[in-house]
Amino acid sequence: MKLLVTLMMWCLHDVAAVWRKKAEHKTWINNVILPARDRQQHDGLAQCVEDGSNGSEYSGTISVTASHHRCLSWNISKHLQIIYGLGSHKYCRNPDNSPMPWCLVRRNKLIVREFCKIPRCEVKPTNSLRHSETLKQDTETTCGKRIQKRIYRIVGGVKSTIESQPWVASIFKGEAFQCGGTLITPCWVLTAAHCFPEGAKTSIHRFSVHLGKNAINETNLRKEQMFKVAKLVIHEDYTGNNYNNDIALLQIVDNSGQCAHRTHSVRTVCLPPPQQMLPSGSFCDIAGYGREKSNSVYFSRFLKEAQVKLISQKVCQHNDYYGAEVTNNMFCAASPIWTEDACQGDSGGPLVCEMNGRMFLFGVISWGHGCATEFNPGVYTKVTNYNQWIAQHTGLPSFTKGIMYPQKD
Ligand code: 4AZ
Repeated sequence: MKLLVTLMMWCLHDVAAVWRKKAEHKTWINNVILPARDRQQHDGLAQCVEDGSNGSEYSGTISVTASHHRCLSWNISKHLQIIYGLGSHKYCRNPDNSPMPWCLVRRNKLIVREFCKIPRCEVKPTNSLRHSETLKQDTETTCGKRIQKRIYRIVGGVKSTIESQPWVASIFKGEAFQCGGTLITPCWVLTAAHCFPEGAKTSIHRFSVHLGKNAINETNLRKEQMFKVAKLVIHEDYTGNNYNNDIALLQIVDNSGQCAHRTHSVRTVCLPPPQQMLPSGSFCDIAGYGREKSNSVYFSRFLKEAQVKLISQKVCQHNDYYGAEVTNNMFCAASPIWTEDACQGDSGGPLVCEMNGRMFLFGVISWGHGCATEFNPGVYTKVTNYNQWIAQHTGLPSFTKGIMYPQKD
C-alpha cells in the first residue's frame, strides 16, 4: 500500500513537471473574454484569469480540464488537500504557483494533474455603458489620497511606486518620453508649457498620456491607463525665454471615450485654494522619471520621488540665487544639502505637499540651472496663481476652489 501511494505521488509529480514544461509553450486557457462585471459574480470571488496572471487567485467553479477530463475531488489526495489547504471540492485551482489553475484527473487508471480551461478576464470593458457601471472616478472630494509604498532610498531621492504618487502622468510624443504631468481631474492633466516647444502648432495626435506607470519602458496593463490628447491648452502668456507662466493643460480621453478611472495606481491630486502658499521651510515631494544626473544620457527607468524644502521668494530672488530670473509666478525648492532635485525629463511633473493626510499640488516642475547644484534650486510654476485659469479652460471650477484644503478655525 505504502509503495502504491509513493508510486502515485511520484507519478503526480512527474506528470506535473511534464505539464509545467508544456505550458511554457502553449496556453491552455481558452481565449474567452469575460466582461468585467462577470469576474466577481460568485460570492465576490474571481471567476476568470486576469491577463498576465497565473490564476492563483481563481476561485470559480470550473471543474473540467483543457483536454475535457473531469476533475476529481481534491480529497482523492489527502496529501495535496492538506498541504494546499484545499476543500473537498473538484474545482480547478492554482495553489502552488503553477502556470495556471489545474486539477487531478483519472487517466489510464492513474491519477494525474492537468491544466484547466479558465476564461481570461477582459482587460478593458468594451462599451462605455459597462465602463461607467463598473469603474469609479475621483471627484472634487476624493482627491489627494494615496497608498505610500516606498521601496528604498530624480537626482538623489528614492525609488518610488506609482501608488505613492498615483497622480503622476507620463507624456509621450510617439514612442519618446517627453515630460511628466499631474492628473488634476479625471479628464485633465496639468503640465509645463515648455514641454510643447512648437506651441500652438503642436500636433496633439502625436501625443499620448499614460497614468499608473511605475517605469517608463514597462507596460503593466493591469495598472496602466492610456489616453489620447483631446485638447492642449498652453498658457497664453507663456514666455519661452524666461519660462514665465510655464503651465499647460491636456484633456485626455481613452479609445472608448472615457477619462481616468480611480484605482490604487491612478488618482487625482487636490488643488490648493488660489494664492495659498506654504511657509518656507516646508517639506514637499517631487516625482518623475527624469535624469538621475544632469549629464546623464538616460532618463531614470523608474518613477522616483524626493523631498525638497520650500525656499522663500526673497531668498530665491536674491542675487546669490536667481535674482530677477525668478518671477512671482514661480517659487524655488531644494534639498537642504543640495543632494536632491528635479532634472531634465521631470519637467511638467508635480511638487505636492501634504495637508491633513491629503496631497495638494503646489508646483509644476519647470527649470533650474543644472541639477542638485549649490545655490541653484529647482524652480516650479506657482500653481496657486492659476486656479482661475484652470477653471476657465477645464470648465470645472469645483475642482479648482481648493475645497479640500484644511480651513483655519
Ligand atoms: C529640465 O530641463 C529641468 N534642477 C527641470 C528641472 C530642473 C532642471 C532642468 C531643476 O527640464
